[in-house]
Amino acid sequence: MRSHTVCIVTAANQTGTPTAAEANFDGLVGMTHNYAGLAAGNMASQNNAGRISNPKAAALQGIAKMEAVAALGVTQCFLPPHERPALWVLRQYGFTGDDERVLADAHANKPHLLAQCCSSSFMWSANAGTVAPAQDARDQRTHLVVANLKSMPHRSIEPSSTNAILRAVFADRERFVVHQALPSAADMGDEGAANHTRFFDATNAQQPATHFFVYGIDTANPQQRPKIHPARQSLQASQSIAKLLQLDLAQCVFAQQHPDAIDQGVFHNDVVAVGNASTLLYHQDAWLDHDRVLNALAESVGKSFCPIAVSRDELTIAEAVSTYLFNSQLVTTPDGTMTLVCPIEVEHHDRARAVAQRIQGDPRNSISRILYLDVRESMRNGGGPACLRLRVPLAPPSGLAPSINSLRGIHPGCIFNSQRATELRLWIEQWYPNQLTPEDLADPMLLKRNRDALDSLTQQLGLPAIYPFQG
Ligand code: SUG
Repeated sequence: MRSHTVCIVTAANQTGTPTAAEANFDGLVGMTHNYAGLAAGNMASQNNAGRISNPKAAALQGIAKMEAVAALGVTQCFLPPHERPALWVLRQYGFTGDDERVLADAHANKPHLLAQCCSSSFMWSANAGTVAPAQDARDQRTHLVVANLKSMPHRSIEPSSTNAILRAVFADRERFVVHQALPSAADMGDEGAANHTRFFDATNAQQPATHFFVYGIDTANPQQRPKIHPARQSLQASQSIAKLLQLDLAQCVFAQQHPDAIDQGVFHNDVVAVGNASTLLYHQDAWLDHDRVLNALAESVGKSFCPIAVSRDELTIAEAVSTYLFNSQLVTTPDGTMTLVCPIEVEHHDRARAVAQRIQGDPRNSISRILYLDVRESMRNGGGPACLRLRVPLAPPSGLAPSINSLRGIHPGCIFNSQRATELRLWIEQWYPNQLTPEDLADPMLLKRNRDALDSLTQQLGLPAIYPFQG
């Protein structure tokens, strides 16, 4: 296998001018954050099922993470939480009466369904949708395709709310197009940006970007499939997404996850790979047909392509799954180098930490810094730093520098800064519980509190009505 490829630290890196602005949209943790063991094939979700959660700590960890990433010089934004419990879903299942009655009946007769309707899984905004910036799209607008998340019942509740939220946040129709989720047909499983990476050459604006789509199953050719756990993303869905994003298909590379990796807990590609600009950090056993994938990427990304392989001898897939080394955010900082923002679990694991240090110390790549973050409440449900954010590359309106002006058209209430951090902390302190058990989910006061909290948040942020209860 190819490993430790020499990567030239580029002129643009040395001058410290990132040539593409990117905003990271973190999902705010919801106040019903809990451990219901809902995600088959996600080891952390399964192993922590039934544990008492701490929604307040989870949400505050999310704010601290945004602060830490913003302090690196990265543009940070956020998406508001969804309404939970999703009463409208319980009603679709035939529960009737007032809200209290619906909750009590669901709790008594379908507690698993109630847990699904209470999940805060929307906080993993890397699954909210797939994004391509204006410069890559035929119509020169930024496209966002909401993910249907049809593989997991608790996540299939998300798209309608995600759609409403993205439309409110990216309301400028001249710059942004928000596409509804793909139909929930059997062959259309889509989990959003967790299975998509955009590569570009930061030193050469003429070189077109490459879009890397990773899928778990080709439904037209399903022999290669996991035996134990579900393959959540299909090739057919990824191909439809590429079309909706208005991409040049010659610039798209499609790769299949290794079925054995899925069976060991790699339910999304971002559990075994992370990319940024022309750097790709990945595990040797991530994909089927590994050499073809690497060659296709090398050819498409061009001479700046910098693959950093981690072999199974350095870290097994099981260790990658338990530490989430690859679920780090890889971000370009204003000095032109990159920082790997890892979960603290990597620091606490000797072999994973050694890999991170080996990469940081290697002058042949641009990664100069490792930052460890505590997002433990999220990690216990299988969501690391990379899961918690949706990357939105921002094309500067022509003639303007790619900085503040590239945020034009994004709802100002959702742009993160230190004042917003203070306000969000106060809001969380006021509304969020310190602990939540499965019994608490049926409490009508939790529903009322959640609605009051979301009402107060949308007012604070100046957002239009985005929630079913506000409709
Ligand atoms: O879909 N966990 C999420 C974690 C999503 C992680 N996202 C990325 N890899 N980008 C999932 O498996 C667990 C919920 C529970 O068990 O209560 C959950 O939905």
